[in-house]
Amino acid sequence: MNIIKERNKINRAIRKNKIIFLMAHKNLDLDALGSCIGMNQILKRKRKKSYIIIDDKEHEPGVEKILRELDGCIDIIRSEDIDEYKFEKDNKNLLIILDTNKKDLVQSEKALKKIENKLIIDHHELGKTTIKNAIIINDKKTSSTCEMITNLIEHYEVEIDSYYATILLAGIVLDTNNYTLNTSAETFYTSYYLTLLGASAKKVQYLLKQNIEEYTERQKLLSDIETINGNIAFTKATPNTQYRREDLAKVADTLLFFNNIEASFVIGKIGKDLIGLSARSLGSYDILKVLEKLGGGGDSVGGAASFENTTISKVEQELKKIIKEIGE
Ligand SMILES: [Mn+2]
Repeated sequence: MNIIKERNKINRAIRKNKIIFLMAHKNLDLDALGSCIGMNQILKRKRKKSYIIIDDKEHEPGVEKILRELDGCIDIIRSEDIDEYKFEKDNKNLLIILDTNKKDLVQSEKALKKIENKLIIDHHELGKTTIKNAIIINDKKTSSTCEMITNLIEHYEVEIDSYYATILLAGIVLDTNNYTLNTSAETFYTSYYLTLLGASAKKVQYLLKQNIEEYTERQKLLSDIETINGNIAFTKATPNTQYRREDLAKVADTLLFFNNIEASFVIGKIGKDLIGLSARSLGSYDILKVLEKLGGGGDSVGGAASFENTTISKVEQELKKIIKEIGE
């Protein structure tokens, strides 16, 4: 439980500031929202005023359900309204960034400029675009930010309602792909602890329920998988279906489950004139090297790139050329 070792940094940052803003990455998922909501509960217990910044206009179904069910229970604001909520005397506002450490991935880059004191709590690798001038609590070995926040909840002995425990458990289930990725004994212990607080596995399934059409579209991508150099799985979509970025990422995750596969690349249309590429690695194949050559980014286990005004097959050719250049 690495985060507990860093508790003094967290305590100090919380104590020193009057108003606390919480913000996760764009395209909120259950780990991002769950960790904001969990941290919000800790701050409530510490009698600190806190707001969650959400600028996303659309949400995935699980996030949508939670925001609807918690309507009125948590204070959500848009980044353009930060000034209204800030503590008037400067330097007493803290921004806690959860489930990302990259400035280009946060809900609002403006928030990074508007709020001077920053604390990052995240489980993703640090990289070139990691936010500067922030206290960083980063634990790559932890399954999810929800696992980190739950460790804090246990440490501070915060009593949370069973519904909040369920949300945190859903974040863990999502990020571990049902306990098949990045899962340690600590992850099981944390899930057990959430269950003691009343988290419901049945309700987690309800939050993770998928849309049948989206599932079917993803399955289509799995019907024509190629392998490159024996250890890279590749698939591409037909140009007539538009996917969400998360769908391409989910397919890339799935491709890692096959024998001998170390890395995966998935290409599909993600906007009117926009092609997306999603990549995943078990860690030994350097996908970041490939992604950076294509103008994308990420870390050693996951990343993406996008391309305007081109075609799926052109992106495919470019990708394969780079893979060949880099070699095995
Ligand atoms: Mn996460």
